[in-house]
Parts: sequence; structure tokens; C-alpha cells
Amino acid sequence: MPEAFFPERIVVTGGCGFVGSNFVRWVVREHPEVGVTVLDKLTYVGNRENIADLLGRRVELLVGDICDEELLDRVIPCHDAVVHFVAESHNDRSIADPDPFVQTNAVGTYRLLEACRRHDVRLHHVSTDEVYGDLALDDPARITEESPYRPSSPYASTKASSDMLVRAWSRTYGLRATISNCSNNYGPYQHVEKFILRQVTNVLCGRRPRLYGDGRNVRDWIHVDDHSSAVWEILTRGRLGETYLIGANGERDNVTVLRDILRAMGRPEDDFDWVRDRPGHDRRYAIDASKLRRELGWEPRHADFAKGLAATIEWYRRNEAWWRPAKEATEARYAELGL
Ligand code: NAD
Ligand code: TDX
Repeated sequence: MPEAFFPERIVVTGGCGFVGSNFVRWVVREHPEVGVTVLDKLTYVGNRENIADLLGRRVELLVGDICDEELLDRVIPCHDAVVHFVAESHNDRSIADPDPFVQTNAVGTYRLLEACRRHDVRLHHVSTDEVYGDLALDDPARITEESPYRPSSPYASTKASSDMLVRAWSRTYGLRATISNCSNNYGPYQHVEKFILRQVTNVLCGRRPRLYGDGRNVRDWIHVDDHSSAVWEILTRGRLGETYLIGANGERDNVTVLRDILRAMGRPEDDFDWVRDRPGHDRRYAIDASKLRRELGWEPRHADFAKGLAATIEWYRRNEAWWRPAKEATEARYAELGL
């Protein structure tokens, strides 16, 4: 077990997005002694409101692009570590327009790596299980750290590119880096373009939920707070140069999740529309997180999906003012795509 690393000041890139803002909240709650600088461009998905109540002495927000070298040279030197959440993150958008995905996910991560190398700062790179591609529904296997990279979508391939860059910078330049690849997250502050929140907010708006293809695609759901605790363990106690998979044994197919949502919201189970499939749609993700559990003793605390889903639905019910401004534009875009 390597010596633990206790950062005093960290940069959180993408800290105004879904997973990044929940991570900032988690750090403020669990490690209030740590100072946090959020670096975020505030794209269509980044929202200052996600961390507005935390801004003050311990949390600071810098609005800017991770591709901006000069900005990185100003921000990074006075910190002990960078936790890198920034990405263009939505598969359907990546299929319609891959350009920002190449720019932010691949080029942006390259710029950040170079800045961390110049200033000798520890980096934790947050990535996704999607870099490993999909499994068949009847495959008994799950993904491990040794599985080959087989990304399907423009999003997944640009995330895979960013992982490869991190691995090379770690090995060639000795950059102090770790990587985590997590499965599908759910929880508060997730944009209404993503599956669970799209359906929940559709029901709240009186629209019918929309299910792609045959609805049998499987995702391995994890509560965002469990993702945060795992990232913290890897940042502070993980072995440098290593990759850790994060997952909580939450495999469920989409039609089951949608019916769970409808039931929990008091709607009939078949009150939704089937729509065309996503091109290249990954069939099934399933993570084997044994390495993380064995080496770092990490355990998820929110393994009860029904409970987590009910709390998430309640959060969206109570926070309509937060999601409502993005809803119409999101649905208009989906309508153009026929989804
Ligand atoms: P998100 O889209 O909600 O947030 C991304 C954030 O990055 C936004 O705040 C956005 O403003 C910011 N951003 C985008 N481009 C930028 C740029 N060029 N410079 C600075 N800021 C920029 O994404 P998310 O769902 O929170 O995902 C965060 C990370 O976690 C991603 O790297 C993603 O691959 C990974 N991940 C997400 C999930 C999930 O289920 N959401 C699962 C596994 C891994
Ligand atoms: O309206 C919908 N109907 C539907 O059936 C939407 C938005 C999605 N789906 C399906 C597609 C997927 O099988 O639901 C599943 C989940 O879709 P998304 O929420 O778009 O997530 P996914 O494509 O699995 O990717 C997510 O998890 C991994 C995140 O968006 C990524 O950032 C993360 O890396």
C-alpha cells in the first residue's frame, strides 16, 4: 500500500457539471479542510448554481476552458492535485456533432497533462466504462482493468483517447497520475438530457418518456456519491500509474428502470413511447470493481437502487426551478433527432 497523499488544495475541472459538482459537495462535506478551485467553461451543461451555495473561503470558481494553456499555467501551480472531470459527456450529442468531443476530451486532456507535467502536479483522470465497449446480454463476463479498449461512439472513443494520453504521460514522463473508469451515474444535478432525468422530468411535465430501440440495453447504475468516495480513495491512496474500475453491481435494463420510474411516480407501467435506436448503441455494460474493493477497501454506501431512485425523483420534484430552464431546448433538440 503506497503512502497516503493528503492534498490541501485541489483543482476540480468540470466542477459545475453533474459528477464534478457532486464531487465538490462530497469533498466539502467529508474533508472541509481541503480547498477547492473549480475550473469550468460553463457550457450548455455546466451550471454555476450547482455549487453556488459553496462558493466562499474554501471553494472558488474560475470560468475558463481547459484548452487555454495560459489559464492552466496560472491556476495549476498553487495546487497539490487536479481531479479532471471535464468532458463533453453525452453520447447522442457526440453522434450528431463529434467536433467538441475531440476538442475537449482529447485535446483538452492533452493540454491539462502538459500543464500538470510543467508544474509537477498530481492528476486524477475521471473516465468511463464506455471505453471498454459493450458486452452481449448473455455474456457471463464483466469488464475488468485488463479488458481491451473497444469504444463504440465518438464520445467513448474520445474518452478512450484521453485515457491513452494519461497512460503515456504517466509512463514516459513519470507524471503522478491515476485513472478511474466508472459506470452510469444517477443522482441530483444531472442534466435533463440523460436517461433517468429525461424520463423523470418528462413525467413531471406531462410528457411521455421515450425509450430507445428494444429497451433491453443494460446499464450498471451507481449513485454519484459512491463515485465521489471512490475517486477520493484513488486520489489519496491509489497506486500511481494505475487504473481502477468503479461500479456497484447495479446492472439493470432500460425498460426495467423506466418502469421503476413510472411506478414510483404513480403512472401506468406502459405510459411511454418507443423511439428509434441510437446508432451503434452499446448493449450492456457491467463492471467488476474487485481491484478497488480489494486494494483500497472501498464499498458503495448507496447500493439500494430503489431507494436512491426515489430520493432522486424527489430531488427533481423539489428543484423544478433548477431543471426547467434547460428542458424545452433539450426536448427540441431530441425532436430534431427523432429521439
Ligand atoms: P457533464 O456534462 O455533466 O459536465 C461536464 C462539465 O465540464 C460541465 O460543467 C461543462 O461546463 C464542463 N466543460 C465542458 N467542456 C469544457 C472545457 N473545454 N473547459 C472547461 N470546462 C468544460 O458531465 P458528467 O456527467 O458530470 O461527467 C463528468 C466526467 O465523469 C466525464 O469525464 C465523464 O466522462 C465521467 N463519467 C460520467 C459518468 C456519468 O454517468 N455521468 C459515468 C462515468 C464517467
Ligand atoms: O431518452 C432516452 N431514452 C433511452 O432509452 C435516453 C436519453 C437514453 N436512453 C437509453 C440509452 C442508453 O442505453 O438509456 C441508456 C442511458 O443513456 P444515457 O443517459 O445517454 O447514458 P449512456 O449513453 O449510457 O452514457 C452515460 O453513462 C456513461 C453518460 O452519459 C456518460 O457520460 C458516461 O460516461
